[in-house]
Amino acid sequence: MQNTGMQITATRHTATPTHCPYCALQCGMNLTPAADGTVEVSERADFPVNRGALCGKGRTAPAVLSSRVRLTSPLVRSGDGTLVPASWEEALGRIAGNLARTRAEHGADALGVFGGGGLTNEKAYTLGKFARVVLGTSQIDYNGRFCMSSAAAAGVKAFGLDRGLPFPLEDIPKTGCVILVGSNPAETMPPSLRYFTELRENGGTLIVVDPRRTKTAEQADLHLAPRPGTDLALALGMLHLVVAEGRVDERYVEERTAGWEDARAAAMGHWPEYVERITGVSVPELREAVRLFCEPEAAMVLTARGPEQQAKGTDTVGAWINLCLATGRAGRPLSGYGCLTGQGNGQGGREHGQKADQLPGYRKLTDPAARRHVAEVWGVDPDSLPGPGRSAYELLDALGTDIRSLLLMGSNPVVSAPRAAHVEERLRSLDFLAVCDVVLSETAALADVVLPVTQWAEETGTTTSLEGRVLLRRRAISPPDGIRSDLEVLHELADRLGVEKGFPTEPEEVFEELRRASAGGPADYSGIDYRRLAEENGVFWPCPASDGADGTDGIDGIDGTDGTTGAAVRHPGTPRLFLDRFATDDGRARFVPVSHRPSAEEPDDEYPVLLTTGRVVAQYQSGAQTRRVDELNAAAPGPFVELHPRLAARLGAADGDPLAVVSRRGRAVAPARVTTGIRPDTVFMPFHWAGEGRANTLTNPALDPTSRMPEFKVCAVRVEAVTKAAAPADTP
Ligand SMILES: Nc1nc2c(c(=O)[nH]1)N[C@H]1C(S)=C(S)[C@@H](COP(=O)(O)OP(=O)(O)OC[C@H]3O[C@@H](n4cnc5c(=O)[nH]c(N)nc54)[C@H](O)[C@@H]3O)O[C@H]1N2
Ligand SMILES: Nc1nc2c(c(=O)[nH]1)N[C@H]1C(S)=C(S)[C@@H](COP(=O)(O)OP(=O)(O)OC[C@H]3O[C@@H](n4cnc5c(=O)[nH]c(N)nc54)[C@H](O)[C@@H]3O)O[C@H]1N2
Ligand code: SF4
Ligand SMILES: [Mo]
Repeated sequence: MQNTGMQITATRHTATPTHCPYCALQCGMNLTPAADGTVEVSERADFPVNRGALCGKGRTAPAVLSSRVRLTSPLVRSGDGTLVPASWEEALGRIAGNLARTRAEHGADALGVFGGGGLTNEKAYTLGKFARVVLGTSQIDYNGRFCMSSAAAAGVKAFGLDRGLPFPLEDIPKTGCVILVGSNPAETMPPSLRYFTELRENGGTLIVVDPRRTKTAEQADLHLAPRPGTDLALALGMLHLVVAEGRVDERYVEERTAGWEDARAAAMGHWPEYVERITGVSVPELREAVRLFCEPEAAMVLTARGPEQQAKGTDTVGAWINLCLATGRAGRPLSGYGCLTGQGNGQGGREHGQKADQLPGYRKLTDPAARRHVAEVWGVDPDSLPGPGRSAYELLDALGTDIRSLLLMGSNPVVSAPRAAHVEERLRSLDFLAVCDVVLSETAALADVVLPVTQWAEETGTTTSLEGRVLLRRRAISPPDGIRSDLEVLHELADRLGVEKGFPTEPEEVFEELRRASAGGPADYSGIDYRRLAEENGVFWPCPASDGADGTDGIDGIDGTDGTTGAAVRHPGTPRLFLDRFATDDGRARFVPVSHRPSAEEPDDEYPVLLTTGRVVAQYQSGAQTRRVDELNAAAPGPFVELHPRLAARLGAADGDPLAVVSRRGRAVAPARVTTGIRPDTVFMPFHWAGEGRANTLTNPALDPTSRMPEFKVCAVRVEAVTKAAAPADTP
């Protein structure tokens, strides 16, 4: 139980069932306000995904509700350059005034909006609507671009639809083999590990593909440790062997797919020996992986950020999907390809319009029918909706030049964006920056106006978990005085910018509109409402309001509240996708013809080592929230550079010695963590910290041509031992 030592006005003293504020597993938990004004987390056994289990981040999440660590008042930049407390009137007035002035002087596209995959569906939807309807700007994108955009792009290409997992987690223990590619759930989603443990207990096998011997890899039957950035070649090598060993499911390929010949031809150029040279994974290991994957009746491939956060992430995921398609392992029971989405609302946040090219319901901003539908729900002229804008990194890179003012909600790019020193400099060069956050993040600290907003436990809203399961997060406590919700902020700003209607502050009212806006789109939520979510422990989309047989959209009355239609036609939701057909026009999945290509930056004499980045169990993302929790800081106090003893010996460095890691973007310093669990040609840094150990000072913003995902997982660096007294980190 976590006692947070803060003042909270309890709305009631019984347990409120809700969900964790952090990752996409969206573990269920109960929150109970205590008599002393603190709040306690307890086990919520009725939610099937985590069955009561929580990681340390979830267990300690209430600590961030404390006024000791959070923002308690709006802040504005004063004449002497410091941030000082201000009234809401003044803070909101400054934001509205600056946005209006910038628009008048430079046009609507000089206004930028940056959102986050941690925002609820209601907030993400409202933020997208605010950008297009109130500001009239095309320049909106969000941090999900840095997260699962490559997997999303590959999923849409191959299956016609992107939903992270096309099946519930409960299917994992029942399949025959799972290949986890660049995914470390033992640290990033600990309660999910039991699905993989149960898989092995049931006789299935687990293959982990990761350049590091992670806690997850330790559980695997087979661990392949490729050179970072070579997963594309690895998947093609496996496909080559599938063909050579006669393991193609010809009948499935014939009946359910298109494009095999070209994909096959591309794969056949990737001989196992050639793939061994590129990846460092030996031919016998490759063969063993193919055998384990192909022998059972059913199998799955799950990717996460390892193969996705590459400048060729879309093609890489495409190659793993090709492997599934050639072997008949997609759109069949207990088989398929899935992406383990990351942020709390990483799935829903990518469906409802905070993405540069998107309208709610996963509709395309360029599709005239989609524009008409959404414009009608919004009560605006379809022609008034702007077109697609820049992707996240491109938007950040344009700050201070094309984009003069930015409204940021739910992200901390000073720590989490690639080439972060440059991004920080771009943020500083803005005419005006407004940030809504719960804490004074490194990005909020640069703002002209900071607005303190309510948090998960203080507000109701929905998230969509990595399973595609829409969930209800309930308000369990009242927020402190002086704090407003993101929805209230957008309502107030819209009002001040002359749009009085269409920005409700009640989450349920927003959700009702989102239902209508999403109706008929790929991510159709129209059959879902708060009452169902409360009763059913979540509903999987697509969930249309009716089967359309009666010709109505069925939204009113479908939930039975009016006592008419109701349960008889209620859509059950869709836990499993593609079993009958894929979401393409002809129902067939598409192979993509892809070939290996090098990373944007390969090692050379000057920068001979590969840097990859990722996470540790006790910190979350940019650390804005978790670095404010004592227990988590004690467990993971700061950055480090993981490296192999052989590399450490070459540098003359021992465990704990400070190392400088230098790339073409800058220099970072952090202590060495020497381990045999990493390739000798690679170093790893977690990205949760600001300051001299910031991993993103080093990373390469080379973008995937389709998804616009930066290459967080591979860049070339030089590693140097430094004495503690030597030069401080410099971040050009
Ligand atoms: N504790 C914790 N949990 C989290 C988060 C957090 O910040 N902290 N964030 C959440 C979010 S938003 C996300 S997106 C998920 C991310 O979840 P994961 O994808 O599991 O996390 P990462 O650590 O980024 O990357 C996974 C693994 O990829 C490996 N890797 C690096 N380069 C390569 C490569 O080239 N190929 C392959 N195959 N593997 C490679 C790394 O060694 C690492 O072990 O976690 C979610 N959960
Ligand atoms: N090198 C490297 N960099 C990476 C990655 C990597 O693997 N390697 N991974 C990338 C990935 S996958 C991701 S998802 C990004 C994430 O990186 P960020 O986008 O920086 O994510 P967070 O740290 O979660 O930032 C969320 C911010 O919003 C605030 N916040 C939380 N809830 C709310 C809310 O409801 N409203 C508002 N207004 N604010 C809120 C938090 O306090 C925090 O300051 O990092 C990316 N960066
Ligand atoms: S695994 Fe994710 S959702 Fe579950 S408690 Fe930990 S951070 Fe929260
Ligand atoms: Mo993420």
